[in-house]
Amino acid sequence: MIKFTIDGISSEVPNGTTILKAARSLGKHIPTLCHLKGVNNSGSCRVCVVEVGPKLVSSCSVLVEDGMNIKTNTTKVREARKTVVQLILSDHKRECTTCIRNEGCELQALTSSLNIRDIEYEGKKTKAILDSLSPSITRDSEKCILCGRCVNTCAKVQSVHAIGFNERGFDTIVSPAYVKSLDDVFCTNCGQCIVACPVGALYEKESIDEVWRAISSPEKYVVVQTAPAIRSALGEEFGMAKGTRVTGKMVAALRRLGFDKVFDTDFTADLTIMEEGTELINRLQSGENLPLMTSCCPGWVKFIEHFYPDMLNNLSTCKSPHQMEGALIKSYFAQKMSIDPRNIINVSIMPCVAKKFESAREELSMEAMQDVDYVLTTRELARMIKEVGIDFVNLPEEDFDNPFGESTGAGVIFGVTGGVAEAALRTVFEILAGKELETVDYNIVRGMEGIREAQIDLPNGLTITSVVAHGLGNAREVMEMIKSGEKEYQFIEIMACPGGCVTGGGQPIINADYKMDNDIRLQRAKAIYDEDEAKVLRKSHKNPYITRLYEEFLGEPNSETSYKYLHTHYVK
Ligand code: HC1
Ligand code: SF4
Ligand code: SF4
Repeated sequence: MIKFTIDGISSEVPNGTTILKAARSLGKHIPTLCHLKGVNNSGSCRVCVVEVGPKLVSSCSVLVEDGMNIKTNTTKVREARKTVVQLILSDHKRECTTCIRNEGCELQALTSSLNIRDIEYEGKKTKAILDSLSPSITRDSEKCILCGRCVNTCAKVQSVHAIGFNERGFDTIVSPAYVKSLDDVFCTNCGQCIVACPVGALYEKESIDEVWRAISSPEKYVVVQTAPAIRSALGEEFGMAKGTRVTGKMVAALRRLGFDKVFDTDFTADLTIMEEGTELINRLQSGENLPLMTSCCPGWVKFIEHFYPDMLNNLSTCKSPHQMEGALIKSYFAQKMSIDPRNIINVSIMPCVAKKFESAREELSMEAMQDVDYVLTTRELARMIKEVGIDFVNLPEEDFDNPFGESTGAGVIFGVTGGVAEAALRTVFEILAGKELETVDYNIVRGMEGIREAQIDLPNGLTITSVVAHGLGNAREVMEMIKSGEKEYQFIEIMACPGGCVTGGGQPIINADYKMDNDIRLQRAKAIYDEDEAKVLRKSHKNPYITRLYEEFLGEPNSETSYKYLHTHYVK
């Protein structure tokens, strides 16, 4: 243990503890800006300075040493922090009232907590570049504070390296190489850079106006569906505790916004299990295109297209659940309701910005109609609810509409890493056993380890080796192990975002300070697993509306009709 003194209090910490961490353990809250736990601890912004002897040091990057005398609250410290923030503000497009991150911006909060009332230094400004060519992400150089949180997230967590520090000196800018557009580089659109950004320099491409226009257009029939992960996080935008499950209130809010039908993407998550489970059984029997890789995450699909194109045939041919639902709404549902599918507008509420890119893909359209017309993130939905003044917290709980409103617990757990694999196991086991099985929870694929392998003995005597990975850095590791022949798997689930969709690029943004002491992935995952447990039906093939859909429209899993509407193929 290391003995030290902080503001006159003696204490001790294990070797290797930063001053920042040591201070927090004693209830001293040192402000930070560029620091992001596990991602960025360069100490470059110097907001977290403290006095050690005659020097000011960055507390997030300097380790406590034996006998250290640390002072966190001196005039020198307070003045230094103020100067740092004033300098940042002097080259910042200060338009808080109209900024997308107003009230959620870490720089704004810091300015307020440091009691900064004026900015003494005004000088040269960063070159203004508004890159809005990407279908998912907008980048505004005038808001960027060069903290590097996004750069390190993209490089270290996602292993994509789509953005970096470019140009030199004062002209330094965070952008893709050669200051290209995000749309012109190997960006996967995962949006993890957005949730890492402390300010409004990176944000989702909004579609709120287009959706309002559709809702107010009398000839349009506007259908909305919500992804599994939305219910675990939407409440946060209205001050509810992190990880509060708000399924019923979310449905009620969507009805009050004016959507004609409120459907659940979880329904087609169940359908995906029927289609992908059948595909898995077929591939295991034929031995072709193994390992089977999940295809529901568009960030992962784009990653494999860019970095491992020769493995595209290993992807499941299933469209992602919300795309399946979009295709069914414009076919099966339109026929049932006698509506011209050209008058239907499909809106998906997703925890994801890559879904914006996905919904515009040519492979996901039929007869010149996109399966899904607009994707809104959880954050955009919250903005719409606030815009019309709905009292979200006090809304009653309402149920989804049918025929796409009923789902099993297996559909819900898609929202968290390991969920697709577990849902598949629940169904594949029973199909192969030919009888009902008591096992529902397959804990072997759960958890937050980046790469989780499992050997699973199936009832027909076969053993499958599966692996679950989340975060594209982990995905790359898995792919390299396969390429080198070090590992052989039959089934692979990959989600681009660390934690899975619960912490997708479109979810409510959690500030770095909260992340220091809490794992938001676990908090939201708990909401998902609680909903699964509360369901009477927890296996996809038990969903009565799925059975009915096969009877009335699709025939059987992997039928010709299924292929027409629910499957696709990505080629590069
Ligand atoms: Fe996901 Fe999916 S789980 S991809 O993470 O397969 O976005 O929530 O909707 O489509 O179901 C996202 C979440 C979501 C699809 C499903
Ligand atoms: Fe990198 Fe993902 Fe951001 Fe693209 S969206 S720049 S891949 S973190
Ligand atoms: Fe989108 Fe989920 Fe994939 Fe993240 S993990 S890119 S939120 S689908």
